[in-house]
Amino acid sequence: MNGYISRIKAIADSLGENDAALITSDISITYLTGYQHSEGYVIIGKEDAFFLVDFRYAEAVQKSVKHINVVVFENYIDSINDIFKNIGAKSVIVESDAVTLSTYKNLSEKLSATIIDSPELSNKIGELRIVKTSDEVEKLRKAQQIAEEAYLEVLDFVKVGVTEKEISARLEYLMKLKGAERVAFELITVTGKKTSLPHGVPSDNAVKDGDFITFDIGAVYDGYHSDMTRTIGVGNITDEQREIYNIVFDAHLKALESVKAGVSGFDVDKTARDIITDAGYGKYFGHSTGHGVGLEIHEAPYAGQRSKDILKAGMTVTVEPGIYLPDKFGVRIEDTVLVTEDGYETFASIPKELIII
Ligand SMILES: [Mn+2]
Repeated sequence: MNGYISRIKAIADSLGENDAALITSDISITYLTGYQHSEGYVIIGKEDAFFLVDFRYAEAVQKSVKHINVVVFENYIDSINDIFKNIGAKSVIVESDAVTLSTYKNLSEKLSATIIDSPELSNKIGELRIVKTSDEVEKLRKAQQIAEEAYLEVLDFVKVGVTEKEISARLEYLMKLKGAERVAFELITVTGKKTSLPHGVPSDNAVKDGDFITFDIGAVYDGYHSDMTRTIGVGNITDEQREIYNIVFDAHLKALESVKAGVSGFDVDKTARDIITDAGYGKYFGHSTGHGVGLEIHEAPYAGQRSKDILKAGMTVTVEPGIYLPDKFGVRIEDTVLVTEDGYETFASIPKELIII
């Protein structure tokens, strides 16, 4: 619980001249309460904090959330106004990156306090979320472990004739059996020519001899995501396929080796990109090298050509270079890692040498 209290306190301490923060985004609410929620509100005043939920969530939240005052509302506007009155809140900030214009207008009209659109509040929450606590790291590890176990099991099932959709359905089923609350995104299990589509959608295409198969998969455990990509070969793989695989593998390993506190996301991307470009395939690597992973599948920091993020110990980042040859095949290899002072710890334990089934 202490983790949640310190997050709330950090926001209370950053209120400045304002009296309170009204948090409306589901992800921020989960981050501050530990409860995955929709249609709730968190109010953080200088002395006290409140979690407002409706009847549907009341029993579960009252049982599991002990570090914040839980308020069950019938009409959220009335409840928020009551709390504002009780804590004397006249000037209240909201997250500028989470509140839509219509919500902002509605809250401004109906609430007793002056509602202030605050990029600083969004930045503060972002700054807290970007560095993971040990508790969050455990959940990220567990999410990866679930995805890995499902992946290893599904490899026994993958053979010529099995369709992309069957592979993805089985992976999702296995992840849920192993404790995932859901998949982290629509699983990418694509074969043959479709591996040249970085975000291809599984179809009725069946695995054929000579195919590459790309698995880009992840599970969610207690709100936290995992993200891993492996490319494998089926039967008779060409020299060109091996060559491209080895270039991506080299780019992946060198970029991984570059990860440590103090290095920029730009440099991690550049390490991977230079290897792919020097090999003559730069224009076939059309996405960024990586992103953070946490309560969201894509979050800060970013490792790309426009990134200004500097890695710090406790951040997560993926390293996922790829080469995609249109109408032929593609290769991507991805691990998610935890940045440490002098390097990184990888969440994944699945080998990355090319395997042929
Ligand atoms: Mn990714």
